[in-house]
Amino acid sequence: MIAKRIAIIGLGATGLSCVNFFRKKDIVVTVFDTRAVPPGKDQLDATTKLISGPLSAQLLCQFDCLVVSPGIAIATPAIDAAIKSGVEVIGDIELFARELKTAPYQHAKLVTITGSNGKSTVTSLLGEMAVDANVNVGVGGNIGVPALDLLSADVALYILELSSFQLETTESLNADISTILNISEDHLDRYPSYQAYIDAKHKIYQQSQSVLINRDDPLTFTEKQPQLSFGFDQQHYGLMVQKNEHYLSLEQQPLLACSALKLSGKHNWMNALAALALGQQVDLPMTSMLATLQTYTGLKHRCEFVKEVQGVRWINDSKATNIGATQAALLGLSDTIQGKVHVILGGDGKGADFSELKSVLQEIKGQIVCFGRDAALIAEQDARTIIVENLDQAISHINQQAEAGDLAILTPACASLDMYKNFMARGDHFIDLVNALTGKI
Ligand code: UMA
Ligand code: ADP
Repeated sequence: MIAKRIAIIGLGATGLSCVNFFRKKDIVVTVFDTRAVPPGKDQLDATTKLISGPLSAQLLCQFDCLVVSPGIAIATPAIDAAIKSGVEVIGDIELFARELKTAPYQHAKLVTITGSNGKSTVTSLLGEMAVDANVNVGVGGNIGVPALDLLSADVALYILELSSFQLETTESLNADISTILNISEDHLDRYPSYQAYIDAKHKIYQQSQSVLINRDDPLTFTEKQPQLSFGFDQQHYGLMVQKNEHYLSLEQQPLLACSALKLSGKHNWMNALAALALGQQVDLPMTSMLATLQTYTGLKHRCEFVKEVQGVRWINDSKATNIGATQAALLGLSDTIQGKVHVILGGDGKGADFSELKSVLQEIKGQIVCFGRDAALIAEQDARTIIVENLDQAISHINQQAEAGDLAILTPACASLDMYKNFMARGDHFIDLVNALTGKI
């Protein structure tokens, strides 16, 4: 049921998708955005009212429903005041959930994916598996395409990546299966405690008919049944060793040699298992799923091989925006490295405790170069660290020191927003700088 007076809070990709959703239903909405020139302003039709600047509690309390974008905390005082005065506060995913229960969408299947790391990889991999099986699939959510923009009578399967921010404002999804891939500290600048972040992630299970947990991460565990699981041991979706080779397996039966995967790193073995388990639950054929695993090369900016320069392999892992992702990348790639590892870290740590990085850095034979806002905090963790002003200096320094057989990786453990528009811009800058290298100068 859609309330009468509706305000859309935020006019980024999400806000614009909400405006378009209501426009198709001939429902007039008012848009609020704290920025003077919000990104979606040019695409707004003349009849939609936009109010820019600080949010006013008095104004927001005049609406029946606020649809809040994920980039804005619902703890923002004006939104909090509206909640306390009885205004309904939801997000775009809740709108999607309600719409999916109505004709002509109600027969489509739904998979929902969250976790601190690996969400986009598993979401896009599962999407590719569905395409391979000729299933008409809609892939979106936090991965980039707002969920409401996916809605179409032709779509048979929706695959949504969901952030903790999106889950906070969502109550009535009815997914066929949902998963929390893993949980490690992130977004602590937005949550009052780590537990509050964990609780937001767990909202995904309440809104799902079955769940997939990670056997190696107790923070993903739930009482909810029926339950599928993945992990490094041999149970259910797992790993087994035959003749010194690791295999993805199901119920102790080998499915595919890990060496046949195009994705690199052991963390991606887990992502592959998760995608297989999710796909099984929505009836994707195993043959399609295994074929996809042998061709899928992964998304840009995730442990992406850029170039080899005089025997040094350069890797762009700009999407490693928290400590857990950096740990996984360094541990996951460790088997592939013969020489030293040169690690570039830094940016906006979002309130994280960098001492968590200490043990993985200690295992590294090589050097650590830091830049960005929290460089000094990271440097406290390892005496070998040098601090530079920017990515240009980091790359130039490593280029001078590295030798054939070494690996150089940007895996920042931080968001990019202190110096870049987003992690893509940071990764693209890294790629440009690396492509310009011709060797030691
Ligand atoms: N903002 C303001 N004032 C406003 C509204 C927004 O300053 O009135 C700022 C926010 O603080 C934020 C930025 O604008 O820094 C974007 O916020 P938004 O909610 O308008 O973002 P959208 O463009 O709608 O994009 C959002 C997701 N962004 C966030 O959650 C911050 C996108 O995830 C997602 O792809 C998109 O919806 C479609 O679903 C991006 C992201 O960074 C990739 N997600 C975080 C992450 O993965 O760590 C959670
Ligand atoms: P997300 O969408 O959750 O940010 P991505 O699939 O984009 O996740 O991967 C982001 C980074 O997280 C990768 O570059 C890699 O460093 C790390 N990563 C990927 N998969 C996993 C995993 N299963 N466990 C831990 N870290 C991972």
